[in-house]
Amino acid sequence: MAEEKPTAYKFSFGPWNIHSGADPFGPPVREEFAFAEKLKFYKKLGFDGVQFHDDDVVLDDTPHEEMVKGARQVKKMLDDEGLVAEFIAPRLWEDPRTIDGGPTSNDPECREYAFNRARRAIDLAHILETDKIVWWPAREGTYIREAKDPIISVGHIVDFINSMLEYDKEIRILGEMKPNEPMDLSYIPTTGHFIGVAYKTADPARVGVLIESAHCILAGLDPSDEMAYALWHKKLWGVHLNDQHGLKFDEDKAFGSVNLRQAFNQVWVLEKAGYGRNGEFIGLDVKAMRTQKKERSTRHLANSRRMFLALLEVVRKVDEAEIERLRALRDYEALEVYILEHLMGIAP
Ligand code: 3MF
Ligand code: MG
Repeated sequence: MAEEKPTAYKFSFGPWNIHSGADPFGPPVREEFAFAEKLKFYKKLGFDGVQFHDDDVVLDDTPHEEMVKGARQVKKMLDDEGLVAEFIAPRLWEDPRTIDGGPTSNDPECREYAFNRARRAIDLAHILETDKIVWWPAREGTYIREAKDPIISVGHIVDFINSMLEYDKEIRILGEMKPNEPMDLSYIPTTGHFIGVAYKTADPARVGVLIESAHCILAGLDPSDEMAYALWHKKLWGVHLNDQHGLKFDEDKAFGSVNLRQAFNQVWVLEKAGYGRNGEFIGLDVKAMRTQKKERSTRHLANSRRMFLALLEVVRKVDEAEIERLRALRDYEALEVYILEHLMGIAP
């Protein structure tokens, strides 16, 4: 890759990343920006791609014809702002029919609901001209282990993916795995699990992953190694860069804000693999702190992008020959300091 032109990275985030600051323990602390106002921020902050939940485009109970009209309006809004849709993610965790999961619910009617809602998300993807469906299996797990049959559940998950692949011959499915929250334990909790399942679907070439840094950390795994694993399989088609302080709720902190070295390693692995050269986005999934004032509630997005670009500079500056030399010597103490000095900007 070294001789090629450097990747011109494109960035994306979802409208939910600009938010009113409500959390499970307290109400909103700032007024919500309207969707059209949110769109205006993208270019100003250096972003070209918009990530969508299906109901960010049109409400989920909208009749078909109106849905098409509404989605076309959103497409026009994107065009007017010079933006593109990165993906559509069916929100399968709010409707009462998904209370105990969609695809893995014990109730066939609930599973059918999930199938239909996913197909609808594919219709929206067409109108918004993206071929990517992101599936975060939010409630596909259990509160207590005995609630569902864990073996049958894996089959249900394959059926669900197949139903999307069969509905549309172009669409690609990106699993976004997370080990817990809102469930106590999720099925298919990591990228590795999902890639295993991907090969058992009707069209493995159209099944890949979106990896969120925080989700890997919640699974006790290193995000850059998870990305490397998916990159090897040529299945890393999206990322949700962010940060996470240990094993607790999903914090969606600004990228690089907790562990700069771990962030550096993510940028490193993406850059070395040529991620982004096939149009993949550097996607963020970050929350503004609750303490932030409305007019300053997009800083976390600009800051995360800035950290990515700053770390990219470091990645491009480190001397590969020196790294190879230290690897050959197995002088990892020296290699570690070499990286730390670059990260701190004190390399001689
Ligand atoms: C959950 C998430 C979600 C997903 C989004 C798209 C709020 O932990 O990270 O973001 O990324 O729903 O699938
Ligand atoms: Mg996410």
